[in-house]
Amino acid sequence: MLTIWGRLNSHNVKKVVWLADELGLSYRRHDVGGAFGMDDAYLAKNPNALIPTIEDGDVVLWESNAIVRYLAARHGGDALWPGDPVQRALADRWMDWQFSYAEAQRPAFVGLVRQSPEQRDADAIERATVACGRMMTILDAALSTQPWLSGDAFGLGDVPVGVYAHTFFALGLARAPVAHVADWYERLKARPGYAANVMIPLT
Ligand SMILES: N[C@@H](CCC(=O)N[C@@H](CS)C(=O)NCC(=O)O)C(=O)O
Repeated sequence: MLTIWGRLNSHNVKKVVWLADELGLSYRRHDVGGAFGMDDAYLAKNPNALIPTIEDGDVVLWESNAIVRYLAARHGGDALWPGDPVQRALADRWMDWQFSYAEAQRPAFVGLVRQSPEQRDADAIERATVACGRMMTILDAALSTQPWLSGDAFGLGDVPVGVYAHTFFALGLARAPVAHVADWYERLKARPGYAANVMIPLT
């Protein structure tokens, strides 16, 4: 059975748990990180002292996007991560783009979710909101020409950005309409694995 370590309020853990549900995998998840801490046994598996980490048989793996790619390739065949190099690359780029987006969004997330009103840096939240809005117009343009970030069908390209899109909408960071992103988000919300694991209260 697959084991996943990481608290579920982490964006990077959500990706893995959601994908495991998309693939219909049985798994056990253990809360690690943040207030749950990390013991020596965990740090021996992941010396970065970060979450998530998985163990699948004799495979121990960290780095959320690498885990997502591994699970899809090992347990999903070509369905979510096509073998065709062009199709794969066009989806993959959104997985890497997500790390830039996460950097842009972090000050707004930390300020609005993890800090008290007294601790908040309003300028940093404002700059982050503007930066997120700019990046979301890029996503919106892409989703105006294809239904999914992965192309014609849902796939891995939709997973990392999909997790952050929930935070974007839940925090009310959308100042200008991004209709195609909003439509894609509605379709993500209809996926049971997304509803169960990604759309949880932000903490
Ligand atoms: N590039 C890494 C980043 C992992 C990461 O930064 N994880 C955060 C949570 S989202 C973490 O471990 N924070 C420390 C903690 O939770 O104790 C990945 O994608 O797995």
